[in-house]
Amino acid sequence: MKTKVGIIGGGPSGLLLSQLLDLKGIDNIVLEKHSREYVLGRIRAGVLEHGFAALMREAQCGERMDAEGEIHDGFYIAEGDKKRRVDLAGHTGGNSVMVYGQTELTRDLYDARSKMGGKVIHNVEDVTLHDLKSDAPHITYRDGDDIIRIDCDYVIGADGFHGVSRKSIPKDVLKEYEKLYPFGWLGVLSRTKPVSPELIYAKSDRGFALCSMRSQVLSRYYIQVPMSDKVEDWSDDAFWAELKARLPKEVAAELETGQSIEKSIAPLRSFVAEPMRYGNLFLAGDAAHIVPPTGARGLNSAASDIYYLYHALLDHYKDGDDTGLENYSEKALARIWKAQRFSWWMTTLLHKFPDNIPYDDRLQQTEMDYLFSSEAALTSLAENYVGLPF
Ligand code: RFL
Ligand code: PHB
Repeated sequence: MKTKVGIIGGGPSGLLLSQLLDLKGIDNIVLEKHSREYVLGRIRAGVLEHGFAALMREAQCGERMDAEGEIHDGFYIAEGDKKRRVDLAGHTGGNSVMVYGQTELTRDLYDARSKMGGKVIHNVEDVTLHDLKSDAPHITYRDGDDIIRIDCDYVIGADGFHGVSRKSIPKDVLKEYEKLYPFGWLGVLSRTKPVSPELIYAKSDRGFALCSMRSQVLSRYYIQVPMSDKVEDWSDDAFWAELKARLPKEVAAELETGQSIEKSIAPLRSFVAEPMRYGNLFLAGDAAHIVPPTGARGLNSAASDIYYLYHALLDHYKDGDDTGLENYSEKALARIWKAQRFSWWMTTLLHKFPDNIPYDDRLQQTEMDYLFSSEAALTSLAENYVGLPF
């Protein structure tokens, strides 16, 4: 087979790029390791930057998002029994975020790809990248006993943190930065009314908690847990009791509980691989970087990579201009590192750190006091949360 752009990974990054390129007549093939059902079974992000929402519309995938997603102009930060609002719109000249789940967004992208007859090949095995430094790279994968070869101009590594693309870059070329946090997030999805119309990020002596949602009848809650905890250790009752204990009393009193539909523990990790280009391979999304979910940047950072790549490929194929491709790594990384900084800051502000000395705790407290005493600090939080410009 032959195509212009070979995309490894059928998660949100790969599908969005595939859809955008196809709309401009740029032929591409997506190779996905798992089935569509498996990909859609993952419950992940829930908050989209306004720039990402605009990109979904440009990809002609914004209809259901606009109908069913919710625009949020602010969120709350709770501390003990106190709850204070961060006015996103007020601090950013009217910007907001879109609350719409990654699962639904990915479903919309798959539906759009199917409608356009997009080439998305599932259940591929042993994906291998070849001749990345040459003008004629190719990809092979196994389908049963057959080895299939795809020749292309460019390979896009959008295959997530555990994918094969990043690992195809020689170790002496790639520099990896990593920080692991000494806790994870236990997340629960439940068919209950969200406790608050806007998200609540809660700092408490017992650890962090987050009240989020997928719709007015579907809630998503998280609590900070030690990495040694196992999902099986947490009954639904134990989860609800611990969540309530970490929320302000007036919020806890309103919390509607129910059976969990999904329950999982995600580690908190910061990771960046540099550079994001090796020959004709370009990395995008989780394949190149991971953030702890506290700042809601993970999926949004993936979308900004796709924005840069899409425009770079468009410039190449439509105008013969390679500046965007040449600058991709540097441009993407500049924004990624800002998302890293913000995610680290939010995580440090709100979590309970087991190894903190009393001095660290007082600094953490001072950071919170400063935040709510300074319009400049609130503006900084708000402009990062709604998304820095692409
Ligand atoms: P994805 O979504 O991981 O998709 C990559 C796809 O590549 C496939 N793949 C391969 N395909 C072919 N060959 C191979 N060798 C392959 N290896 C892997 C995989 O099956 C998969 O379908 O990466 P992408 O598209 O870059 O999207 C990034 C987002 O998914 C990610 O940034 C966010 O979900 C991160 N994230 C969260 N972000 C938030 O903003 N808020 C959250 O609450 C939030 N929760 C999470 C998360 C990520 C999690 N992970 C990675 C475990 C919770 C979890 C558990
Ligand atoms: C979510 O709804 O899953 C969510 C929202 C905000 C975050 C992280 C996760 O910061």
